[in-house]
Amino acid sequence: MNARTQTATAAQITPELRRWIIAQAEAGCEPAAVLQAMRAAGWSENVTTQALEETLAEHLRSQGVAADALIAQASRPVPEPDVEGEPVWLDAGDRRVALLGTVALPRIVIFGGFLSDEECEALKAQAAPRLKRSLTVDTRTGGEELNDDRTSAGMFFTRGESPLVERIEARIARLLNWPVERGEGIQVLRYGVGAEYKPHYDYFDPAAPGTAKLTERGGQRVGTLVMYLDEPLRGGATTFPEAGISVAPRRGNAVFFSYPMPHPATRTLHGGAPVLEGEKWIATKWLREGPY
Ligand code: PD2
Ligand code: ZN
Repeated sequence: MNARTQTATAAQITPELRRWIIAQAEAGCEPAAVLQAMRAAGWSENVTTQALEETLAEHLRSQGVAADALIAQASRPVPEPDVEGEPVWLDAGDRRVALLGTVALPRIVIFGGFLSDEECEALKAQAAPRLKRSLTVDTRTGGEELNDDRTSAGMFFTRGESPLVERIEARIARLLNWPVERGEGIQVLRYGVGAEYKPHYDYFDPAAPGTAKLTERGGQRVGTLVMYLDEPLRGGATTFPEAGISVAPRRGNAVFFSYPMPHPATRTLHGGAPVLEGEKWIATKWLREGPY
């Protein structure tokens, strides 16, 4: 699991640092600016996040401000579809996509008909010859490793690799209001019976030694779009176990979630439940905070 394996020690978050953070807040400094100032002063992302969370959240809470509001303020911009006015259909440029559901925290948006059946089949056909047993990112080293938590086969397209990939990427960019350049290449995964992806976070653990390397290009991941290319007969839902949410892997549909901080407070722990019957295929697009 990609939960934080290390936490900032009490010694790093000194009383002096706490007093400074509170003084900034009392001087009317926005949490995002405090965060930026701490990062500029050389504090690690891990210490910054934790110090802000503990100190400022406690301070603001004592003044009746919700911690969630703090997290929202102290966070990065994220991709987000324009769902204002509760439209049933969204304009994704070359296609209209159904807005099937939204959740506030974790931020989740479920789309219907994001891909046509023909697009699903064509993407599977392009990916199939290149599928290999999936690896997961090893945040200790910044490399990749075989992992029992992820028993699927996968491959990556490069961005814009084929006209089909390019069209889908343009659709994602338009729907989520996030530039194509801030996206990784699409990954395709095939899960057979029994295959699953155990619950994890998609952002890189700020406390892990390999994260600096993984975020050198593009910065942190801030959002994920899982597109279902083929549906199993049973099982294979995308689950958010802490939130008690389960999204059915219906072909052509997609689930989007975002995480403005690389932190469990985003409640974005999620997994791919075991496939019980049939085969599940997905395409995942991870979105970065900067150009990738
Ligand atoms: O297959 C899924 O539903 C799933 C679950 C969790 C995919 C991912 N994570 C992912 O691609 O990150
Ligand atoms: Zn994931």
